[in-house]
Amino acid sequence: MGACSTLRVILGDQLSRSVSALRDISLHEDVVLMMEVMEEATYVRHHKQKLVFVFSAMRHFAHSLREQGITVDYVPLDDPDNTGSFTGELRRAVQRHRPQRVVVTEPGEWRVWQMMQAWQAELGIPVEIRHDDRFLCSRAEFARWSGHKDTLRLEFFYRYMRRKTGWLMNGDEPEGGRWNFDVENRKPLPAGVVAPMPPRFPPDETTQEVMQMVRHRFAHHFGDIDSFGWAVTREQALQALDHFVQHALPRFGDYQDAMKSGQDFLFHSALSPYINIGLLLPLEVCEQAITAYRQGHAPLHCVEGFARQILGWREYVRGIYWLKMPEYAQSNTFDAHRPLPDFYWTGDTDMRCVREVVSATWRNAYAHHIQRLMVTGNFALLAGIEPKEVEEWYLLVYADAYEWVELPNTHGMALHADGGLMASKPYAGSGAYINRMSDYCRHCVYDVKRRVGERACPFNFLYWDFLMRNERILRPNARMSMPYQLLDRFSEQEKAQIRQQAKQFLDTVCARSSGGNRWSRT
Ligand code: FAD
Ligand code: DLZ
Ligand code: SF4
Repeated sequence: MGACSTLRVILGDQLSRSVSALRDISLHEDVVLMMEVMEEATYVRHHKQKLVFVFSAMRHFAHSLREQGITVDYVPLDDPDNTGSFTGELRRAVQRHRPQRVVVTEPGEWRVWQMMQAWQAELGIPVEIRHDDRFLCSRAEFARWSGHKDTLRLEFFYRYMRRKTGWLMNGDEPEGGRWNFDVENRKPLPAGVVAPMPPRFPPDETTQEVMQMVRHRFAHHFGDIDSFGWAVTREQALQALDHFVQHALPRFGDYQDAMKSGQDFLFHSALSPYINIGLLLPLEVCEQAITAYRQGHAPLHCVEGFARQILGWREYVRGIYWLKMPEYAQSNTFDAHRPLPDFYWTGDTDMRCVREVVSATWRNAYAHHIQRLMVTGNFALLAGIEPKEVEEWYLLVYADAYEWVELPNTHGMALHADGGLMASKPYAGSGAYINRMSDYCRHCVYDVKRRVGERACPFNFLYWDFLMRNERILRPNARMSMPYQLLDRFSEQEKAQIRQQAKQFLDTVCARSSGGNRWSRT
């Protein structure tokens, strides 16, 4: 092959035509390199649907670039010479194309960022790493905003971003006179309300080929593959966005925290996999939601609630990740070391709430936020599961999981393992919370009203045991004063019973069995 001018590397979560690495591309002189590599497919054992989603979307994206006259060098996983890593494939591509320079957009994960830092020296040609300006707040801007604060709070960052973008603002004032309509986002789902299912897309020939490959080469990975129906092109992802804005956004806010058996998506958008790999841009998603409000199609509390997730939370967790890595992943505030119970892989537990969430995760490579936070996350927090094991689980089971977003959500929000950098108190809840927000408890063998004793709901005794075990850390926190006041009314006998039942329960469910973790590690 002749020499090209610039080799432009596009990673599997950079599938946007507007991504910075493609911005000034020359159709005649430049080559785009895309590579399917085992290292990325196996650094955790991703859900089968996540693998199909990423590989199929990559192949479709390469096709769409070629249609625009761009030369794409695409290395498939089954290329016999595939070295299996980004660095190995880039080295081979440089030999093939002899470019004057390499251009790439900064990656989403620290792991890959480390690799990229070494590329220029390894290849002996200039490597330009560009900002990923699909995010609305750059890493440098977030660092400036955070200054030297000891604790960071979403609410202040969110206001900063609202002012910066002017979204839902009247001059310097928030639309509707309030920044946040959170209190209106906490309704359980009334009986008879059925949420619209997000559109599913029948696998085309390319997706079916990838499905065959994944069935064959990744048979031991977690998750169902046959129900695959994710969008794999930008056109399909745009249809999913339209569908959400039309059918679910007008009630998104009301039932944001609700959970319901048999309704896996409720009024959530299920757009995170598309936004995270670049099929949709966060900017256009927010703008479309805000247009729906301006046109009177969706009420303010729903649109504000939705925009807050993307403009607020999504940017906030990304900022924290890059501000604090790599140390961020190392803290373990509650000194939690129990192994992850088997039921996170099998769903085989009598706790109906956990069973529902794990089985939805298996079927869809998706669970909505409250399921992730207040069921599987809450259990791991209360039970004192080793953060690294929990984080690995979250990183592999969801189609939208990349470390920049998974880690702060798991380590910081769900496990409070960062000592409160991200959230002012742990999101710990007893069975009462799950009962209020779902219909799970109605058909559970455990009794959600019982704190201790036979058939007592494990979320209850684990909750109080968690507060007792971590009293030294949590009692001084003013936001925890209510539960400690309640705990102070328990008799010593009841406290001892709670401790004993929690220990017995955890010793049983966290014991590694021969089948334990069989999906998780290579
Ligand atoms: P919606 O409820 O429709 O929200 C709209 C959009 O807002 C989402 O598509 C997403 O882009 C954004 N968003 C909402 N909440 C968050 C949040 N807390 N952090 C970042 N973005 C947010 N999200 C991921 O994208 N990848 C992950 O790996 C991931 N891991 C998580 C792990 C745990 C323990 C928890 C508690 C949350 C995690 N989240 C993660 C955040 C959130 O649960 C998902 O973004 C959301 O469930 C995706 O579904 P949706 O598109 O239907 O979201
Ligand atoms: C998630 C993923 C997978 C499974 N496979 C690939 C791949 O083969 N090639 C690729 O370019 N990207 C893949 N990805 C996405 C990367 O893991 C992601 O780009 C990095 O984690 C950086 O965020
Ligand atoms: Fe979950 Fe407890 Fe309710 Fe059962 S009773 S579904 S274990 S919260």
